[in-house]
This record gives sequence, C-alpha cells and structure tokens, in this order.
Amino acid sequence: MNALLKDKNIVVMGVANNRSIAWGITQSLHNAGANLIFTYRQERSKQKLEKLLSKHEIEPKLVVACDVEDDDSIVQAFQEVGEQAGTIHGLVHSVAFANTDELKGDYADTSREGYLMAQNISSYSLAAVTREARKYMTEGGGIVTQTYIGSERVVPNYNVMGVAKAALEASVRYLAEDVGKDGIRVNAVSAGPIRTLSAKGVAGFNDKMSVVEEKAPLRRQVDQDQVGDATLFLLSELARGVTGEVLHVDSGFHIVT
Ligand code: NDP
Ligand code: N5H
Repeated sequence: MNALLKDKNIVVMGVANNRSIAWGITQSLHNAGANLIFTYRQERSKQKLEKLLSKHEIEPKLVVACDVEDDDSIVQAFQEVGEQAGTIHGLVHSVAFANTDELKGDYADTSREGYLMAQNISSYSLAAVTREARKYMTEGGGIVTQTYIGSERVVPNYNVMGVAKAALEASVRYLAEDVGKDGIRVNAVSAGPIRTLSAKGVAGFNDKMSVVEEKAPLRRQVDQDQVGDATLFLLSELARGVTGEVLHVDSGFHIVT
C-alpha cells in the first residue's frame, strides 16, 4: 500500500477479465489509494469486472458503458463520469481491436475496412477520450495508453495493429503538446507479450513470449503487475516531468537484437 494516488479519481478503460492488462493496472492504482471509475464495452466484460471488484473488495466510484467506436457513447460516458466524480485526475486507455484475419499473412493484404477499424478503435479513440476527459481534468493529471513494439519494428502477424500502434504513439506526442498547457501529461507503456483474452488465439503469440525469456536482458516474462506499477508511476507525481514518452516494460527486450 502507498499513497501515490490518494483521493485521485482515475478512469480505467479496458478490463475484460482477470488477465487484462487493465486489471493489473487496477490493482496497482487501488493499492495507491485511487478512487476508480471503469468503462466497459461488452456486457460480459461488465459482469466479469463486477465479480472481480467484489472478490478483491474494491468499491468502484462508477462503472459506465463506453464503446470507443461511437462518439455519442464516449461523450455520454465522460459526462456521467464528470457528474459523478467532479474532477478526473487520470485516465488509463487499455483498448485495441483488429479482426483476427488481419493479424496474419501479408500486411499488404489488409482490407481498407480492417485498416480503418484498427485505427478507429486502437488509435483514434485515444484522441476522442482525451478530448472528453480533459473537460473534467481541471486540476491537471495523467493519461496513459498501452502499446507494443510492433509499432517500431516489423513483428510478424502484428501487421495492421503495428501501424495502428505507430499512430497511437504519434498521437501520444501530439496530445501531450495539446494538453500540456493544462498540466496534463500523456504517455504510453510498451509492454512485452502478456497472455490475455486479446492475445489468445492470435498466430505467433507463443513464439513472441518465449523469445523474451531467451533474449531480453532480464530473461523473464512481463506480467500485468509490472505494467500496472509502471502505469501507476506515469500517472503519479513521481512522473511529473515526463510527457509524450513511450516507456518500455518488456524486460529490456527492445534494446537487444
Ligand atoms: P484484453 O482482451 O484483456 O483487453 C482488450 C480490451 O479492449 C477489452 O476490455 C475490450 O472490451 C476493449 N475494447 C475493444 N474494442 C473496444 C471498443 N470499441 N470500445 C471499448 N472497448 C473496447 O487485452 P489486453 O489487456 O492484452 O489489451 C489491452 C491493451 O494492451 C491493448 O491496447 C493491447 O494492444 C495492449 N497490449 C497488449 C499486449 C499483450 O501482450 N497482451 C502487449 C502490449 C500491448 P470488451 O471486451 O468489453 O469489448
Ligand atoms: C505479434 C503478436 C501476435 C500477433 C498479433 C496480435 C495482435 C493483437 C492485438 C489485438 C488487440 C487483438 C484482437 O483484436 C483480437 C480480436 O480480433 C479477437 N478477440 C476478441 O474479440 C476478444 C474477445 C476481445 C476481448 O478482444 C478485444 N481486443 O476486444 C503480438 C503479441 C506478441 C503481443 C500482443 C497481444 C499485443 C497487443 O497489442 O495486444
């Protein structure tokens, strides 16, 4: 237990189940004394989230639906958050989506529709939620999103999502400039492979996990707790001088060849 986010209202987007990176983040933020607000898309995710919260004796400030493909849904969700919480001090964006058939084979075969969907949900959404959240971030604060090294390098099968993450990371920098004048910082965590619902079943995932254990300086897997603590750092005053940054939480994998 620490008090890094005591009495801070933090919105967490993207808990689907206990394996979600956003659930690891939730636990780090809860242990730091934050008041937590959650958004979900699917009813199934809401049910899983509510079970997890009660099991871990975490009392959420609010749980609200938000489909990031839909502008009205985003506006309504943040309006409700603003009304219930007053001030927002932090936002965790942990959502992404691409069709599984675009996550294999040649990137050149990506359909226009598939490209736009990946960009829409995985990248544009950060700008859209930043726009709505900043209205209530009147005391400054932090925004943190989740990315992957497939944005910087060609990682087989990551394909359209690599391009979406490259746009997401560029968005982090442009948004950091926009909201910096309001005392809001925007950063990304670039995590190594973690077995989650999204990762399950996508081609080549297991190979990517084992190569981290073999090659990364720390010779061990990355887990949700490590990403949770790094996200906590970026949201907290400890990172008050950090914005527009992509912090790798990948056992150091990105520095080796
Ligand atoms: P999860 O499957 O646990 O989480 C993905 C989340 O995205 C779900 O909660 C899902 O909500 C949400 N989502 C998808 N589409 C929408 C939408 N239109 N509106 C709102 N929410 C939506 O997987 P992860 O925890 O692995 O993924 C979280 C983030 O971490 C992603 O950005 C991913 O790219 C990133 N990441 C993951 C890595 C890994 O190895 N797992 C590595 C590096 C980065 P719902 O289920 O309710 O639809
Ligand atoms: C190189 C790799 C492995 C290959 C690529 C994986 C890419 C995964 C990212 C996206 C987010 C996965 C995805 O959208 C899956 C969906 O098509 C199907 N799943 C679902 O609909 C479930 C039910 C819901 C909850 O999922 C979502 N997203 O809503 C990358 C890996 C080594 C690392 C990795 C897995 C990165 C990443 O960005 O997630």
